[in-house]
Amino acid sequence: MTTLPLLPIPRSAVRLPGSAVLGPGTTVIAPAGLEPVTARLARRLGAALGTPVPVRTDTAGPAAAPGGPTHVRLVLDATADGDDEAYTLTVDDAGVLATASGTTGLRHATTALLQLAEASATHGAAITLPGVRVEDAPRYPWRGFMLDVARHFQDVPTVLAVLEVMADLRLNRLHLHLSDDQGWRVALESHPELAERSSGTEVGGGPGGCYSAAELRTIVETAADLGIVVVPEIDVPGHVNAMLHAVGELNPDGMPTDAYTGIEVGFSGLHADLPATEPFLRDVLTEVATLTGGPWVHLGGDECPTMAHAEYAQLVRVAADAIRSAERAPIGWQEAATTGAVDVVQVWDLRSGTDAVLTAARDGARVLMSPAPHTYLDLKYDADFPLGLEWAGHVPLRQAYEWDPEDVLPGLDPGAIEGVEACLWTETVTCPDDLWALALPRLAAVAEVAWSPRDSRDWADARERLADIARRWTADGLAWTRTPDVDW
Ligand code: TNX
Repeated sequence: MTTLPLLPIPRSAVRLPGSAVLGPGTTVIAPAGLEPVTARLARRLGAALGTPVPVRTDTAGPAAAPGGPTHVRLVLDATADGDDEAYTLTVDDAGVLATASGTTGLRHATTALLQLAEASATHGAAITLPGVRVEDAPRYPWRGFMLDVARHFQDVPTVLAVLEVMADLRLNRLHLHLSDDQGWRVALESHPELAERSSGTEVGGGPGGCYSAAELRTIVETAADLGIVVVPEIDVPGHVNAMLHAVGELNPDGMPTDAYTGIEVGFSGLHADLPATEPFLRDVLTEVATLTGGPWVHLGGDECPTMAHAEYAQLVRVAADAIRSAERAPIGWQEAATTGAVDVVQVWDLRSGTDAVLTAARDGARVLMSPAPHTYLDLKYDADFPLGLEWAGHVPLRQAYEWDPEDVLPGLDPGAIEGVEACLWTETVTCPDDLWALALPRLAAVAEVAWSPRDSRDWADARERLADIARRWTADGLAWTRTPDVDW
């Protein structure tokens, strides 16, 4: 093995003499309070070994008795690197040792260990891990995936499967695009008519769907166990036909609009001068903030070509203010940079509007990088690919990999970059197989851009590691795409 099967590639990985052999008797030994992390590690190692791997709560003692089985020890080390995402992973004749200053770092260490172990596993046999010392920490704090559940609803099992894949790639933000012209996807107590009237539609006329509060909680809690924060998006003041269809008072004539199941953008808008608009925005954004619990709420803010800028800015400010009142930080797509109202600006369209992003960043906004030509996983891989859109061209795997966040906006202070997010819009995604075909392997490519140091990334090397980690997706039955540029 020349290249270790780690993706994203760590800051440093130095081969050590010796090796660790995991097999019958191997135990995960960890301090109390790490349950979701240790349970997942033990379950996956057990599956790879074909024998159960128990978890023992312990804080001291040797990693392995001479001649006895090899153990995997997780250790919290308060003196470790101050970055709570940093970790070290040491494999040698004494066993496997993961250290970090907190749970997040240990979780990352276990996902790296699982990649090493699963790549060399043959079911039912012991696993020999090569001696190595990995020292690692992410480049950016925000490593996200946006899933559009509005154009085509994605059910809870699908979202939970997405979370598992994300965790293995050390991604830590799931941005759910919960509303758009074609559908509304969360049941709210403050406005039950949204789900009642607007959740049963989606692009192409399918059945749609929506999450109950309990289902959303399941998603949020599962994500938290995997170290992932859910960022809900309620897209305003455009992309709002599902709201206008459900709530007549949001329209000047008081009449609900027709449902919409096409894929045009930019035709719907809220009205700042209607008395129902502001209370509606406050109710909805406050309830969504409470339901998801995380520190951020995304207010959308994209593509309002026909709305006067003054009205657009007024509505974005109302939404941002409601989010702040709920003690959350507002995020918006790059158009919202013109309002000065959001804390995080998400860049997507490199064709126009980027000057306002530079200005917002100078005024203190953080910038999240989702440049469409590299991170829009709903764009086709190539002209022949059966799914996907083409408005910003095609996104071959290599193009999702070979770019750098610091090069996206010339003149932007690199220190203003909060991170990177891949986006999967679902106009053409009608089932989980479609989702995986577009998301994988490109999500892995973007994950490495978000995590790994720029000068550690190398396409030739990444091709080998992508092939290694794709075995996991195959084992899980995910319909990922065997792109022509990798020897899978
Ligand atoms: C642009 S990106 C959109 C979405 C579409 C997507 C399709 C953004 C903020 N708006 O409404 O679904 O392109 O690629």
